[in-house]
Amino acid sequence: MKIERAEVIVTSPNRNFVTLRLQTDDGLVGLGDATLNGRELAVVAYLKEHVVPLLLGTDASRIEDTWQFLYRGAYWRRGPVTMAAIAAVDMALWDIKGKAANMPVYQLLGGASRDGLMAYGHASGPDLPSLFDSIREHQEMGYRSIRVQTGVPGLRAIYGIAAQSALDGGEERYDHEPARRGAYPTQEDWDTRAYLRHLPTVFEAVRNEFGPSMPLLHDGHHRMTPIQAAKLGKALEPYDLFWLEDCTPAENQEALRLVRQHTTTPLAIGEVFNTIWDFQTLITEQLIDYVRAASTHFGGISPLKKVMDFAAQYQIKSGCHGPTDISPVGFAAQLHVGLAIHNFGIQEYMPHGARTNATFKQSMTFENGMLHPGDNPGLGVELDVDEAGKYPYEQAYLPFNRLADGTIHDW
Ligand code: GCO
Ligand code: MG
Repeated sequence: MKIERAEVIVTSPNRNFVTLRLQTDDGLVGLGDATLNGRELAVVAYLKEHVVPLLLGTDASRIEDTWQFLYRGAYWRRGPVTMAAIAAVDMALWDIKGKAANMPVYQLLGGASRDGLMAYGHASGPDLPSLFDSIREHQEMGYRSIRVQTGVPGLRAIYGIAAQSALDGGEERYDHEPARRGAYPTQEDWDTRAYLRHLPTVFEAVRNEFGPSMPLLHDGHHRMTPIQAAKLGKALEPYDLFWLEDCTPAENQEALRLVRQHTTTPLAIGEVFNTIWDFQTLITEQLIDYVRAASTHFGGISPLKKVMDFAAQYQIKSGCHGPTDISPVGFAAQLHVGLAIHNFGIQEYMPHGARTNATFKQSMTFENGMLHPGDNPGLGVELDVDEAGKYPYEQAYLPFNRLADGTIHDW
């Protein structure tokens, strides 16, 4: 079972995706996601120039060995470009192994530990009435757990709020497909003190309207200092959040000690992390409750499974990153891990657009708020190469933000 062909396919059906397609000499095809939102072509070059030539002729059954060769052999370890490239190879090899065994990947990871994966969706609105509408729409779609993002009085446009992005000439669904395409990122506003004053009032209103039981989540997008995050976590305690996400820029893992000492609001971190080392202090000191790593940016299925097994010893659960910039291939990869591990927590799920779903045919299902990867052999995703060819790459960037005095703030 040797790798005979390796192609890097870039397509932009509703937004940009980078997919590695491996084919073996016995005709099996494996897919891997290498999409790095806003920096896609750097990973394309890494794969095409430096990885594909090393793969041709090698044994497709040696997943772990290939991973170690690409990680250790490069000398330069870690980083989002490197780890997205390695992730694509790892996923494609698991896809091939599943097809060779005629089993879905979750069976190879130990089999199902549950019937399905609880998903959370993104509700947002600039004010309470539109936020409530958005929550109801998500409930109608089947979601039982909901992330709540809201406008802040005095701020014109902030990330994560659908209608505010539309004001800025963006699409109505801010993080949904299609992405905001263009040659320069959109500028948004930020004021942490205004946000800290406003957010607890929003959660109070949401609990009053929707009752105590619905799991509610919130994403802080790394914008607070440790003491600000501690203050917010404490202020949100009466509203019983499922989690507060990315409260600080957590490359400083020790900062979470301070946050943790002050609040019992559960914490989730890690969507921008690349390796298990980024979680070392967070896990061993039990400074977080949920690991947010995405298979695509974390080196693939193999390291995602390892970090979750490590986290399990500390009663820490999964909450994998699942926005639309994770392709259907990367999304399927983490569904297989989530179904197999014991310490699954929740899965973020933002549905892809119609053109993306026509380009990537998926066995995955979403019913009554629960996801399942399906039982097709491998990952359960087929790429329609002709369809992909219709949508060439288009430059697109994430927005960025500045404070009122013009200072660039944390993402
Ligand atoms: C999330 C994320 C996304 C990211 C985006 C970056 O929690 O879903 O924070 O909104 O910002 O995926 O590419
Ligand atoms: Mg996030």
